[in-house]
Amino acid sequence: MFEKILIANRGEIALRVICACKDLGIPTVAVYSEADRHSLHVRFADEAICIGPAKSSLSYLDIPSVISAAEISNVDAIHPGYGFLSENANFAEVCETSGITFIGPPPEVIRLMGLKDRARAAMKAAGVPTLPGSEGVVKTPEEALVIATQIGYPVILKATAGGGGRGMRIVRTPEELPALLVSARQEASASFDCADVYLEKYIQSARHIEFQVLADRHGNVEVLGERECTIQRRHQKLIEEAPSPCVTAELRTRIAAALREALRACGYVNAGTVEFVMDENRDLYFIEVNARIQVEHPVTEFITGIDLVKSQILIAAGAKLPDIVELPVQTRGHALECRINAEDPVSFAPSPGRITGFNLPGGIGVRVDTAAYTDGVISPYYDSLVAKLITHGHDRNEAIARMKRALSTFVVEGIHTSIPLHQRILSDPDFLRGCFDTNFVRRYAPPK
Ligand code: MV4
Repeated sequence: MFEKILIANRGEIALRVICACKDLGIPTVAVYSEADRHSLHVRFADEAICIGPAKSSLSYLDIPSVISAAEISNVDAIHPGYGFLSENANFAEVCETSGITFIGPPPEVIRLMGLKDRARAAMKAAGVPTLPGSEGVVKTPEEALVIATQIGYPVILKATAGGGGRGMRIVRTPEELPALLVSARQEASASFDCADVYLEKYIQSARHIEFQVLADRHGNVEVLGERECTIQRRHQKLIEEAPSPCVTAELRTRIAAALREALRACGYVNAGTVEFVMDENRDLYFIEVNARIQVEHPVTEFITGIDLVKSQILIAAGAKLPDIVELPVQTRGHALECRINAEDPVSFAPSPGRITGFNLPGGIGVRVDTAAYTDGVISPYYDSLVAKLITHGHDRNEAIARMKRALSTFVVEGIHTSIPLHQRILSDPDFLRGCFDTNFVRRYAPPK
């Protein structure tokens, strides 16, 4: 087992990893920027090292600074959390060449999953359902028009190196395709330093459903069910739940079987998430693989009883899945997560600032993952997540009732938050019926 772990992250996920390390009896090293001197991850880690100024590119994203901190503190492993360096294959490689275990997939697997057209081809070859689309990258409008005619409009252009919706363009007619191809390539180039895009059939009224996997270094892969992540706004998820209200046991079993084979074939190791879109026929189609722990992992932890972060650490240390999780994986009840963001209730713009009053909810079936505290500051330099409020119940209705109860006793003063928005969504008849698509949140906030 590791003797000391460095956490290359901040905020609630850095605390989450520290908690897993404490449960395993492993000492921790926090790294922090000058803006995070008073953050809880600094306080609760065994050691802490300042790695640079507030700007992420000069601290949390700066590979030499993070590796230096790891060498100075003599750690044998690094947990990257989510975001920042978590899906940076070069960073994973530098860790390994420095003799430090990267708690994540092997560099070549991160690289494969980061190239969305290649990941798509690999999944398709292994029998995972994918949407009709281009085989690899499309370069010219002529080429794109031929493929789009074959698969039928609407189609979607996606950046090969993409993520978070950047470099994506929905194309509804052949006339608008050439210009949208140019602008998708420009945005992809500016955002990811790679102009490559590929083409897929576009699902208009989609649900966003993702499967949680765990894979060890010995070829064992387990699928821990799915999460419903359809309630989102501008590619920022607001509410996630597990299981999805519209995935049947038969569909879940079928997708899980395909994923086990596909991820084994790819040499996948560690926790991972496989994203799908669901169409009106309730069929699922592969979209992409996220080769990291995700923000919404606690809903899966609630229904499976499995500590995903602890599992990541044990897997990185060489453990075999059957020795760390009880098989077959079983789920119990229903879990919901509301992301509480610091944001303006009208414009939804980030609302950073000092928290002057704070009360955390609790009670049966409630979990809060947060690094916020009274007098703490939500910095404009980083994402605006204040807390994740997660509830569990015997069924969806009980999880919702507990979420409403928890929201009603969650007090955050001094900044605006998305708590009122969550309260409105949790009383929406369509939400309560489990009836929504990715356009759902628009009714609460007509974008611009
Ligand atoms: C799609 C899709 C429909 N059809 N691909 C968005 C982010 C990235 N991870 C994948 N995404 C999507 N890909 C096809 N072929 C729908 C989404 C999507 C979405 C699209 C527009 C606005 C909001 C969305 C929310 C979730 C998923």
